[in-house]
Amino acid sequence: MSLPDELKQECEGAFEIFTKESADGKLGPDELNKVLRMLGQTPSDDEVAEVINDYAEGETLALDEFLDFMAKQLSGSQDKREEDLSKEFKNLLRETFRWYDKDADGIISWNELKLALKGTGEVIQDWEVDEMMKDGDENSDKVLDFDEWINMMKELEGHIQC
Ligand SMILES: [Ca+2]
Ligand SMILES: [Ca+2]
Repeated sequence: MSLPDELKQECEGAFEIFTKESADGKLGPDELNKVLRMLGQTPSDDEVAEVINDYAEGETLALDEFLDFMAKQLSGSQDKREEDLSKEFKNLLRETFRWYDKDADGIISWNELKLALKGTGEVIQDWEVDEMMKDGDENSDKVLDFDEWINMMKELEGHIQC
């Protein structure tokens, strides 16, 4: 089973965020633990080690290994309903939102947006942050709340069922 495109992009984004946060730039047990918790699981160290063991060639997960693992995680059994998938996807978005929202006040400010975009390693100009902010900010209060942010992600990544 492979991931739908939009889900794949989101997983790649999550991978980038978590590897950026890690000291060595790789997805090791600590980061994997966070990913699993984000998906609502409470894995033991042994379980985390088992996943690394099963999916990683070395001690850390490479992007394609991570995607492979996420595909299995999100699909569960073959007949798992699509609703569950979008629920988990929404959780993923929610968690990404938390990464953007550095001061955890429930909104993404211009500075937080810029910081997060810079965190992806891309060179971001102020006007690009302006544009994104303007596109996403539906009620023109100069910040992005969670709904606005979800809508923005939907538009960025095409049609997503949430
Ligand atoms: Ca904030
Ligand atoms: Ca707003």
